[in-house]
Amino acid sequence: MIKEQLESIRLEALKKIEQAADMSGVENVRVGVLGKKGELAGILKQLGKLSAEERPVVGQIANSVRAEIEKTIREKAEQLKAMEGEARLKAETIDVTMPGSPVCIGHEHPLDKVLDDVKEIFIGMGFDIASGPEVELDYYNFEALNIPKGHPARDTQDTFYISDNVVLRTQTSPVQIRIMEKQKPPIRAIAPGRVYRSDAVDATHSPIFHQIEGLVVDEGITMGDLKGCLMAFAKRLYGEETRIRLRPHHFPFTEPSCEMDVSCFRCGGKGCSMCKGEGWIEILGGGMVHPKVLKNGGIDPDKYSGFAFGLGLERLVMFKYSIDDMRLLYDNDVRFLGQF
Ligand code: 2U9
Repeated sequence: MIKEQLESIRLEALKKIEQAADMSGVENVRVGVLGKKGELAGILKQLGKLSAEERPVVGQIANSVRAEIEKTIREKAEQLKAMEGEARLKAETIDVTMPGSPVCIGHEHPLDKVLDDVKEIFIGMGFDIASGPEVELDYYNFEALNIPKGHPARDTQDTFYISDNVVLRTQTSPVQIRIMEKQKPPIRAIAPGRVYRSDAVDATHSPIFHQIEGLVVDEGITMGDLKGCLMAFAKRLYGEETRIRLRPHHFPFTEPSCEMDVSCFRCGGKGCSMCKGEGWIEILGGGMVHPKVLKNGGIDPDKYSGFAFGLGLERLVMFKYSIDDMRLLYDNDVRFLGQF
């Protein structure tokens, strides 16, 4: 009778171990059959009922059943461990030939790109980069620049007034005046920055736009220095074969004044849609700093002279990238900005 029980325990246990899907199933058999309160222990308790000659025989069988179940458990555990390892390997396998997931990086705004190019060029020529208030006294924005009260440039249709003598600056020239007040010559500085004009928004006008102005003051500065500096700037911005031409002009803060064209960087000067068949594109204005303006900056015009220039950043950008509507620069439409 006990022998039959041992045999059915053996068969049952081996079957359960075989069918176990994971270690918990195997553990259940180990505890359930081999444990202190397991089926085998239960059988061994009955050994006392057996005759003296039967007891060792049955004990021997019970031990071999235990040994066989323990061996099977060890083998199953090995097998499960190997399978688990296989499964992990499979799950964690990386196919290095798969394309990487696209990383969306930001784009530098075209205004910043060109501004950085221009700053690099002037830094390379020994200029400082200056900045100043955007809400400015009308003294620094007009009077000190030889634009007296009553001058048309002061009209409210061009200028945003905060109060009678406080405006939103219409150019970055006030920064240059403040530099002259603080710094004795030699001065070499560009003042990039936001400026404001009371203009209606359209394809070529915006109430907010960006200017970069330059100022050089030292002893013996001439118009030739202005031309040389601007020629170097144009060649570095548009390429060595670029040519420039200066046309006479008038500004209240410079005398003599000029406007500067560069040979069209698309057709090289032959004439195309970009330069409207002219072969030339106007990019900036400049001239010799008016003596009154030097004096307003506390600089003796009999001892020192200087040149200045100013350019519109949007204009450079729109030409460089053939952008025909200035509003695209401010709409923050990523479909537009993502192209740069
Ligand atoms: C000081 C003295 C003189 C700055 C200058 C221009 C000529 C000029 C325009 C270019 C396009 C403004 O953005 S724009 O519309 N500027 O043509 N700017 S001379 O002259 C100065 C500046 C500061 C103390």
